[in-house]
Amino acid sequence: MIHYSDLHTEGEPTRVITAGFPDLGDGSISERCQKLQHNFSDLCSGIVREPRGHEAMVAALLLKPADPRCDHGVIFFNNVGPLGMCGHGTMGVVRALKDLGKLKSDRVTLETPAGIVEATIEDDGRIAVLNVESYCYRLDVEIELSPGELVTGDIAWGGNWFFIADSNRLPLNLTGLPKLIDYTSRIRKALESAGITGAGGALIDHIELHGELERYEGETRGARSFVLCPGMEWDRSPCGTGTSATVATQVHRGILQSGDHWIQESILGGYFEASWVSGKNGIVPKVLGRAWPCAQGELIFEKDDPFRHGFPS
Ligand code: PYC
Repeated sequence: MIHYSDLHTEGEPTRVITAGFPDLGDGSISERCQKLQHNFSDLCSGIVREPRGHEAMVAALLLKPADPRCDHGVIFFNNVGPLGMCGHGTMGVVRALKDLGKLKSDRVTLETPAGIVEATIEDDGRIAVLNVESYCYRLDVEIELSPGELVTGDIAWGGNWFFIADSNRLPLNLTGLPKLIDYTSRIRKALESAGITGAGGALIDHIELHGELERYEGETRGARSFVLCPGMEWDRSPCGTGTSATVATQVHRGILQSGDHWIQESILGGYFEASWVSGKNGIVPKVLGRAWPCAQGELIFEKDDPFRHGFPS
């Protein structure tokens, strides 16, 4: 039996695994992440995929940290495998830890495969995630989706790899969803076909589109956004690692200055607020958002259940 707490962050689900997952040993979080991927991918699929989960579910496995500076270790995984980091998931984890009485204070340090992340619970209940250092890798990369159909975007790291482009006037709302999924899936495939990657040949597995903010007006800088995630599902939240990657490119372009804030809004209207400080090679983003508990329980996997490993949605 796997014990879990389900939460959502601006509509995007996180399933925090609190007990029952097989022991992954005492290696670094990255080594344990590899073990999880190689030895327990069926169990991971069963946890996040239908019929126990659904396509947008991101699980967060709580672990003992290897790094003594950290309070908890965490490995995030979705319907196709582990994620380096997850911003909305971190907000869910922090809220779950608080509700379970596992926080020593309102500040917590988490060890993730992408690096150390600090989070605080603010007085208004929002969770501030001080993400891993984020940076812009390439600006204005042109790709061809079909003969003569060109898209230009930026490649950036925010804990995951992102290609960030304009929404091309597609409506950034639920009605526009089929077209948004089709367009971003084609971008993802074109990047792969053209061999365009992140640093060190890393797969760019998140595609982000930007349009005009709807909720905020006037001086606020920001974007309404859509993010296609690695399993071709879409992020219901404004995507914390995507917001981090965006802020890194905006700073790189000189659009965001020290002290500026950035609002990133999802197609559901939920939003994250980000600020930043300079890092060694990029920026350290701080992303603020809200997470709410939904359920707690145990997942049951009977041996004769033909769908105990889930199925792709
Ligand atoms: O919030 O960073 C995020 C995220 C990544 C994938 C889904 N959400």
